Amino acid sequence: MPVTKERFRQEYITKLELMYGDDAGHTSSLEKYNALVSLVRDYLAQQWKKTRAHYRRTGTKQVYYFSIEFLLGRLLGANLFNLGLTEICREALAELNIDLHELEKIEEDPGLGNGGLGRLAACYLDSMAAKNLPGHGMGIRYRYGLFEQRIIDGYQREFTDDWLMDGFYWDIRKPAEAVEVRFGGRVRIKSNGKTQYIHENYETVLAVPYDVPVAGYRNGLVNTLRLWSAEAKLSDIACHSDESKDCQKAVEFNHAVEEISNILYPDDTTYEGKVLRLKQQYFLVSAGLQSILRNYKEQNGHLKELPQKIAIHINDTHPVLTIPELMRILIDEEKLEWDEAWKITVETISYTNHTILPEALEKWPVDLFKQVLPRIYMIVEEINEGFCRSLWERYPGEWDRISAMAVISYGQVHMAHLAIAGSHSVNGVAALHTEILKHKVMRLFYEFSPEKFNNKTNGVTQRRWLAQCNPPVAALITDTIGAEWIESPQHLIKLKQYVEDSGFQQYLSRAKLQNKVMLAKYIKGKYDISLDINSIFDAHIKRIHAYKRQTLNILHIMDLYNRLKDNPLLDITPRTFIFGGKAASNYHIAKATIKLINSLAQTVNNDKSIHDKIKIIFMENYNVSLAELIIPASDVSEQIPTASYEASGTGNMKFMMNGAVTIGTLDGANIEIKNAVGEENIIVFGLTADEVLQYYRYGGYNPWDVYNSDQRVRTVVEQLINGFLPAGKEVFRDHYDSLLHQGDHFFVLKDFASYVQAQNILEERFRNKARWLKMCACNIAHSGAFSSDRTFSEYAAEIWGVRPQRLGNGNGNRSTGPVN
Ligand code: 26Q
Repeated sequence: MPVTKERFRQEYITKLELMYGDDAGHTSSLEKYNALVSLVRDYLAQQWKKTRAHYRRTGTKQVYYFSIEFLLGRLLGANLFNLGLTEICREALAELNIDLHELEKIEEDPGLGNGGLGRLAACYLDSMAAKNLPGHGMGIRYRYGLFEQRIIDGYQREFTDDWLMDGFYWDIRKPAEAVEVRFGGRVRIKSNGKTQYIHENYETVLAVPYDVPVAGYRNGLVNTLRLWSAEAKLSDIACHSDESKDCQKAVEFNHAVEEISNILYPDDTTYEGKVLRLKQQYFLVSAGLQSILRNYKEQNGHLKELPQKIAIHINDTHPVLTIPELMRILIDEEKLEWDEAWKITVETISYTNHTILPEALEKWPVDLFKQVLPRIYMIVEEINEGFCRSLWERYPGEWDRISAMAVISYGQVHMAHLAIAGSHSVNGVAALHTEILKHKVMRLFYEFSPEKFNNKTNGVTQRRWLAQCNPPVAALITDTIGAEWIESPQHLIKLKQYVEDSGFQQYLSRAKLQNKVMLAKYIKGKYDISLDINSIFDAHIKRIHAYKRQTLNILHIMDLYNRLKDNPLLDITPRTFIFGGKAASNYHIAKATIKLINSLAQTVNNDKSIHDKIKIIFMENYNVSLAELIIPASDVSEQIPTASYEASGTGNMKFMMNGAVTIGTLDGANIEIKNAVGEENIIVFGLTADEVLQYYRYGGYNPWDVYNSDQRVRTVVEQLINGFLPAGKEVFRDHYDSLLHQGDHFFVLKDFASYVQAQNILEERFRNKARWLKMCACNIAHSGAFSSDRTFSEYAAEIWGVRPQRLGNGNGNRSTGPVN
């Protein structure tokens, strides 16, 4: 029986009353929200069951995406949407005088990620399910998220992100499927014929899985995101006597164990912090692999066939211990020989690199590693020996090369080297990034095994990032070209024929304006700042990092402000500059950048003499939900990293599919966006990656030359420290020094003139309404290439060998109706 509005309403009331033992009229908003989640979960459960049965029956190959982050965003709207129930639910609730949108806002963003890599993992889950691919996520159920950012006196302050406080109704605890993960202790080697490794005196942590359903878009398929939580084993924490001392110890032990899944990216500046991070990584990997293999063994034959049935993908190096852990299980528990185990492992595992920042390439001190994971360390040593041996055979006598490639060298374990040695595929996330990996960062590895390297340009799901977050534009698209684009984004190209159509342009302009009104309302409500909705909404939202160059944006705004002050009659189109992003809590200059943005905002927003021509807003606690509000309302997308640093970027894709025009450097996926939309529909500026890399190699850039030759640069740089900003003279000294005295590592001053010129061109384009709207429309029309549906089909076909499924239950295969 299909879910109709009547049925939905009935089932919802029943659910609400049964859950809370009161009549619906006397329940709170939170209770109403919880009941709705529970009902939606029931609908998902039916399809989940069928999907699992299908996977069991067919024994089809499955892929597991291991990631330390999953930045899911709110799930209620997404699940209703994927079930095809949004309208039915909205109307049914409206009859009960409940506003669906208000309930949606109650949901906390699950704090399970921090940035691009985590959001990518979430987009991929959506696409795998939508494209009928048997693919699942494996992650950690952090008790607390990264941190909640509050801005106090212009500064970032970090508060505990207690996202689970009101409960999380989407996941299902599966205590019966818990596994044990072992840390510390020692390894005894027993040799009677066959060598045996006996791990003793270890500490056991119980890994308890929580399963989150991941629904495909109206196709009856529900995959699983399995999140692991660390708990103490009951038998280990029982008080041994009546003495309270023992109980106290037991409680402390319990806390120590639970710490493993307490928080994402614990501070690793201390030894204890490092230990905790390594424990987290192994915890995820060991628990995940044990559960996969347990399931595999129940259904399949020999482990030799593992690569035919299972693909394991590691999202950056954080889960790279899958390699030695799989070896451990195959050798110590399943009694396979090393060579056979190694072949299985390499064929099963594939790896994506997401960054070339040297500080993000993970390394662990050998001593620490050995102490926390003694058996795993032995296996890594043996992997290293085997790998170095094969290098030696190929490059006899080339010690320097071999030590540069070794998995263990100079007292450290190099996780990226382990990932390349132990997997069959290594990919970058945009064409340029992959080239940089092949020819610079991982050149020696590419020379040794070129066949492993490939590119998979990132993508994002147009279902969340257009269809759900931008209803006015989504409706316009559907009215213009039909609804197929929601399933198959390549259909968006059909908009091409309307980009100059004045009727279409008018609707597009109106739809964008509606979004701008919504954002302006939010900002008025939260910050009491009034925005001009006809101003250019210019957004720079992402993690705060020197390479992402929020500072360049700020210096341009300072220059624009100076020009306005010099000439109050200057005819500029009003601009609203929107910033958002968190700075790592120990990253001082990034935190000072937040203060810089807020200080300039204070000066500019309160200066009556510029007649509201510039407004600057820093949006506190940037997260997925805020992105969903800001992106649809933006006219301009700031993507201005120092070329070569941004592996891909995914915000750039979200903005373009919402009809914003990119101002950007030729870096990461910006280059591919430019190729897709054409030069006339994007504004590029600045040094190219080649130029940047040449300067690093051969020198030749001196920021003082720019300072001395460009009056505008001189003025804005001096304004950082001359009391122009209300924060005082010394607060931005580090910025000043890094720009002038430390060589301007990120080429901010070098790119300044070119950026200002690009901003001027942008403004000129905006003044020509028809031309601008054509640019917006072209960006939407060409955004199909940046859908994660496309990316994932490539991963599935070229790396994992998994195939789209047809659910043989009469319910699925692209049924267009709502859930049955
Ligand atoms: C490593 C070592 C020690 C401590 C932390 C880390 C660490 C933590 C997080 C290293 C990297 C990350 C996250 C990286 C990330 O989000 N990279 C982004 O990935 C996106 C998806 O591929 C790209 O679009 C972005 O360009 C890239 O910056």
